[in-house]
Amino acid sequence: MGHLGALLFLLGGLGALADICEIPEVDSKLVERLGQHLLPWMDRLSLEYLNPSIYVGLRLSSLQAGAREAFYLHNLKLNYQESVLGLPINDDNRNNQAKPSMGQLALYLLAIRANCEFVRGDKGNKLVSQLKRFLEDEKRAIGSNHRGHPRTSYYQYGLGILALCVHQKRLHDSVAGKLLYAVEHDHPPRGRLSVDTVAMAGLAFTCLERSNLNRNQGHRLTLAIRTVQEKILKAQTPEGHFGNVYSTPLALQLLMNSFMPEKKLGTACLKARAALLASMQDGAFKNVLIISQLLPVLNGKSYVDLISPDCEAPRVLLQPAVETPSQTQELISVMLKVPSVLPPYRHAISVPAGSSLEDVLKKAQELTGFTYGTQNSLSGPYLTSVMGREVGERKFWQLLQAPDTPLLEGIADYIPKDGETIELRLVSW
Ligand code: B12
Repeated sequence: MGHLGALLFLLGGLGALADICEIPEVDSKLVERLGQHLLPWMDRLSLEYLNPSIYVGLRLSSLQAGAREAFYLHNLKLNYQESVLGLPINDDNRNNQAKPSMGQLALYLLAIRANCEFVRGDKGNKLVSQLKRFLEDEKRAIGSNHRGHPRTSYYQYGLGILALCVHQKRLHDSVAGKLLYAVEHDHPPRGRLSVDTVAMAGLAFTCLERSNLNRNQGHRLTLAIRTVQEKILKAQTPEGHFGNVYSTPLALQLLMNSFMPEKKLGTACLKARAALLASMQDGAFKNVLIISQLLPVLNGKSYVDLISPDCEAPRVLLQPAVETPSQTQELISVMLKVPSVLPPYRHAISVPAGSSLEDVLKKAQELTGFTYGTQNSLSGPYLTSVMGREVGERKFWQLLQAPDTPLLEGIADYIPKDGETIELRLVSW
């Protein structure tokens, strides 16, 4: 906030009206209820389920999970070090799971910083080198003419730069340059950058600008941050979300670090806060990854605060929620269709009301000839194959409410209504 304050003072002195994005406090009971969703996930300690984003979100929030929190970090360290550096923990725990991706390694480094530690020592240096190598490989994949695309995504590319930045690790200008170019031109070869992606890029740029790590690019960074702010503000929906309800947390993390010389930022943020509040009250936030991106916002924090985190700030101890299982025996019918396979699949599936789309898929697999496969991710189970068709490179199984509305949630979180038709469609991204 120091730089921001100085800048505002300067603008005030020049007679300009600067505008900032503030999120007034939200009812602490609502915030606690969100935090409680994280607790059961903190007891899942295998690499498949460990989620550094949960730890980061909690440390930047107004909540804490007591001893669970330290134990979680301990397990993150053991598992990430083992899987990235190939250090065996012990023979029982040896697993042959895939190594963490660039983005997962970046989130792990953010988690370390959220505990006010810097990566150090031999192991720390190796992790940093690994992340730098990932970024260099991605830079090559994008290519000198910017015609290619990262093997992961620009979102993970941004996360990687941000993680190195909060650890004060310098990156070659050309690495940041690729992300700058993508934001400046908004045209990776296919499709435009999503609000989540530009927000993540903006957080990385803000960190680089504040840390003064890429001095030669200072002016370009400032302009790109401005472009990101404008893009996000333009994406505000009539209800107030930036992009959609689930991109609003990251968008706000970025805007909260912004100032603008005109009076529109503050109003837009207040509108977004009202929209978020309504969505929280409707129970829209179930996914732990999204909750971990939202909690910092509700505490006035963002990932950029990991440059110098405050590990002494008082936080309220979370108590586990008391579960009240719903008793409904009512059955609903959901039409499941997959037109892109031969022969096309189409069946009405009967499930108890309140079932998730994943429950529908399971029932369809049990009772009809439907088959599917998933891969676990930090956002939950990701649908990777349907009726034997695996996703190829840069393709994904899109979830839609027929005829053409993409779902805003994954198979584990989306709760279909009676009579609804769900389509699974293999598309390019
Ligand atoms: C990039 C991205 C995609 C890419 C992923 C491909 C790739 N190689 O990167 C594509 C375009 C394919 C995609 C697809 C979908 N996405 Co998406 N995606 C993202 C984004 C921008 C970044 C994810 C990431 O890299 N995270 C960092 C890495 C380190 O974490 P990770 O867990 O290892 O990453 C993997 C998973 O995130 C997975 N993934 C991507 N999206 C989704 C969505 C769900 C629900 C699940 C379970 C997994 C998943 O792909 C990543 C790469 O392997 C996030 C934004 C955000 N705020 O998180 C949205 C986001 C996670 N996606 C979202 C959604 C809704 C979807 C879809 C369900 C859309 C649809 N209607 O079909 C589909 C998934 C369908 C399925 N098959 O299960 C929402 C989830 C909201 C929520 N309530 O949880 C987000 C938050 C975007 C948004 N604001 O709406 N996505």
